[in-house]
Amino acid sequence: MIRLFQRHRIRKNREVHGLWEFQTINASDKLSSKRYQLPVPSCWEMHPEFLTYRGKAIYRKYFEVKEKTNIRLEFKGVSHTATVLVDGNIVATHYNAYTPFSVLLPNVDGGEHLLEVLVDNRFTEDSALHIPNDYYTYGGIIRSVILEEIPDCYIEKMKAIPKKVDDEWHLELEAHISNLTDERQKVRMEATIADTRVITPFSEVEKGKTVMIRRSIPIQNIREWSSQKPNLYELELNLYRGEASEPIDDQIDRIGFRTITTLDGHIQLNGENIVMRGFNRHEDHPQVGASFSQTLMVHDLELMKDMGANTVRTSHYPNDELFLDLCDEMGFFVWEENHARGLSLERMQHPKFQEQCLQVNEEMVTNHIHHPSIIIWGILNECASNTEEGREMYKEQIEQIRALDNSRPVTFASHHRAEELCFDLVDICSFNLYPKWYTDEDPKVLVEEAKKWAEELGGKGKPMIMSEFGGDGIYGYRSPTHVKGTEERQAEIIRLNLKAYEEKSYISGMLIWQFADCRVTEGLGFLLTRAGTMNQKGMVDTYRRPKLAYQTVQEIWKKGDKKS
Ligand code: ADA
Repeated sequence: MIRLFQRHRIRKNREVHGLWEFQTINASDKLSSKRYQLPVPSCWEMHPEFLTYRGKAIYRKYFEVKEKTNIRLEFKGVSHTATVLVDGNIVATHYNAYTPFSVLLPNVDGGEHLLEVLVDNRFTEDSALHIPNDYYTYGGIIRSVILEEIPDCYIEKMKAIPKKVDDEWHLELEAHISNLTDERQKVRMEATIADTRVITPFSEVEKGKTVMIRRSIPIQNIREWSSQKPNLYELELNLYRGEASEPIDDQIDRIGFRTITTLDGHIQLNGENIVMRGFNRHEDHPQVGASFSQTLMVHDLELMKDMGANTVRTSHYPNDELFLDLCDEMGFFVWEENHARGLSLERMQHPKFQEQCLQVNEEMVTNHIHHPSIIIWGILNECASNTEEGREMYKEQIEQIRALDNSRPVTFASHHRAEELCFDLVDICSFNLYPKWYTDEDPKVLVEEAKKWAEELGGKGKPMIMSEFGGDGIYGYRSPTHVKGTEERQAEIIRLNLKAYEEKSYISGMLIWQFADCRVTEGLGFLLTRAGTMNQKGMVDTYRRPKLAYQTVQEIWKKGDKKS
């Protein structure tokens, strides 16, 4: 399953799932002689022979088209570098596991064609963001692959931003129409949403060019999207050529009408202050790696709800669109963030760092802009925002995101305390602090200090989120000593932190590190020698079995002690 709704009724499209042929490639670029069958989407680590394989591999699948046509291939996520070949010719390359990319192949002959994807998950010099880290970079085609047949005139992309003007909802619609024919074409669009249907006047598209059509559509009687009532509307865009009465192409997406603002130190949804309570979550599970099924995604969200949460932070990378669809429907708030965890200034000065971040940001925002559940864009978790050089990169990325979408607040999670230099650049000040785990500080005292840092360092009047706190608890390790690593100690740490933050009216969010234990890269150094190569700060273990802290969270968030 790719999405929770049909993306097209007119454009022909299909999943290229099922078993693909798979062969590894060794260091001297030799194909191994053995061929396997691996499912797509999936992570190759789920195959008994590739449990810890880090390297290169090739996936192969034949596809057929009836007659000459234009083909669009879309990859929702290949981990982490992909080279796509059709009939032996390279047609696309892409870096980063967690954002989608596509390629358009005009005039593909009818018949059978070979699709090959060369996948590389090594930590090479070319990779600034995928590095050995406190999570695992899996290998393979980890998200869906889609094949579409595209008409000669087609909708290349659309953007639809709901705006409330004087209590009236409008949809600011922007559609890009491309013309692959040898002649100028006359086109018009039909947009349908709720009870509203709009047909645009004719536009002309030169041969080989793209035209942008813009419309502000007033829409009556809207039921707004909220956490309690996550109302969604299908926006259907049809493309007509000339005077024809039948559309030739379409795109469908879902829209939630809601406003998200920051004012007087709080975050508002539809004008009402909200408090975000929830978890940091890695896309990670021992039986599927990073390649989740719908059932497993829903299970995670249900467990979060069961603990009384309303928020999930996609630490530390953009998530699968299916997961975001589920959050839209289930009324979760999402902090979606770009891909970067704990990169020092030296790492940020990697020649490809900024370019690779800007690409992720672009792909994240443009592809996920319609999800009402996403109420915050986040960037660069715990990177060098305490340095002048780092600040320049934060600034450029924040400006880029705002230029792509100015309808959501932007933040980043900082661990620099009084050394922070970038709070003035963002809308929300977010802190990763681990009182009672990495330090012995009292969370009640520390949160007050954090408030002062925010105020003194450019964040005066801005909302504040405790974006990470917690401690390890090894599933099943219980001991009357309550030493670090026991479930008891973890539950105590969570209780002390939550209680401290629930007491403070200025806290707009508290996000526990983390929802579930996750696999980390094996290596040297503090993070990479974690016992069992796992970060065990989850409220549930990797198999989603609840630890003691699960009940603690439930008691506070579900049964009472929280602020309103
Ligand atoms: C950091 C980081 C997380 C995780 C956590 C921990 O703050 O953002 O990814 O590594 O610490 O468990 O130490």
